[in-house]
Amino acid sequence: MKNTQEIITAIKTAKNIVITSHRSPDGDSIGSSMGMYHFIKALGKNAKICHPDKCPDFIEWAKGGVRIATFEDNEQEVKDALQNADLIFCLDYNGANRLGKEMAPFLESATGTKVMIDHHLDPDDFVDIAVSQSDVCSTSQLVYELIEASGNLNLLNQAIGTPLYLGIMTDTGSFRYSSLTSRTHEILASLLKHGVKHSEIHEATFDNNRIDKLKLRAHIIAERLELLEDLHVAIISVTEEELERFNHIKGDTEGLVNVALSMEGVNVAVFFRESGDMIKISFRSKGDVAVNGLAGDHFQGGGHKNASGGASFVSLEETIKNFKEVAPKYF
Ligand SMILES: [Mn+2]
Repeated sequence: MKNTQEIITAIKTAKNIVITSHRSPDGDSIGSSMGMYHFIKALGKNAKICHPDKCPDFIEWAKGGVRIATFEDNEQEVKDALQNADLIFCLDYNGANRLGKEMAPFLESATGTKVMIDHHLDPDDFVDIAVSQSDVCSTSQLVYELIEASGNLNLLNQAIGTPLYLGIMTDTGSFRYSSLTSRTHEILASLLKHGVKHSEIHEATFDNNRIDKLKLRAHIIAERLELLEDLHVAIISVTEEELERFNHIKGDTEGLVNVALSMEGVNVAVFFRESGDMIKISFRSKGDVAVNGLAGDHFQGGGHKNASGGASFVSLEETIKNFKEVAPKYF
C-alpha cells in the first residue's frame, strides 16, 4: 500500500480530524469509520465521525458508545466540523456525490487535506491523497493494511479490530464472495490474535431480528417470488403497502435478493422495491453472468459484474414488465 507514511504524518500533525463515509451506511462504512477512529485514538489523537445519515439498527452495536454525528440530524455541527477540519478521511466511497446532495457541497468546499481510502471502481478526483484498490474486498481491509504497512500493528487491539472484522464480514457476504482472498483470511487471523471475538460479532449482527422483519421476508419469498425458468432468473418485489403492513424499518429487506439467488438453477436475481415515486432495483448474479450491463442500459444504474443497482420511475408492474422484455437480450 502506498501513501501510508504520508497518511500517518497527516494524522499526527492534524488538529481537527473528521471521518466521513457514504450515505446509507453499511457494515463496511461503519466498520472502517470505527476502526479508523480507534486507530487515530491509539495514535494519541482525536477524531470526529460525521456521516450523512444514521447507522442501521443491526450494526448499531459496532459504535460501542462512540457518537456519530449525522448530517440529517446535526447539520450545523457537521458543517462546522468539515469547515474546521485540517484532515478529512473519505472512507468507502469514490466520489463526493456519494455523501448525498445535501452534504456533498460541504465536503467539496472544505479546505482540509482529504484522504480517500476505498475499494469502489472508477474513483472521482476529489481528494488530496487517494488509496483506491478495487481488487480488495472491503475498505475495512484497507484500513488494516494501512495500520500494518505503516508499522503500527503493535497498536492493534479489540476496539480497532472488531469493527474491521465487521466490515470485512459484511462486504464479503460472511467470507464467501470471490473478492475475498487468502490475504483477507490472513488479516482475519491477525484480528483474532489481537483479541477480536468473531462469534460475538456474528451473533450481535445477525441474531437480532425483529418478528416483523422475519414475517416481511417470509411474505416476499412466499408471495412475491417469480422464477423465469428459461432465463435462469428469479424476481422478487415488494410494494410500499406491504412494507408498511409489516412495520418495515430500514435494512429489513437487506440481502433478501441473495435468498432468491440461492435457488437451484438461478444465475440472476432481481429485487424490485417500491419507494415513493420510484422503484429501487437490486441485481445480483453468479459467476460469469454480468448484471451491470442491463442495469446501466435500461435502469439508470450500474455497479459490479455480480452486484448492481438501478432505478425506475414507472409503476412496479410496468418496471417488472420492462425488465422481462429486455432480460432475454442479456441472460
Ligand atoms: Mn465497502
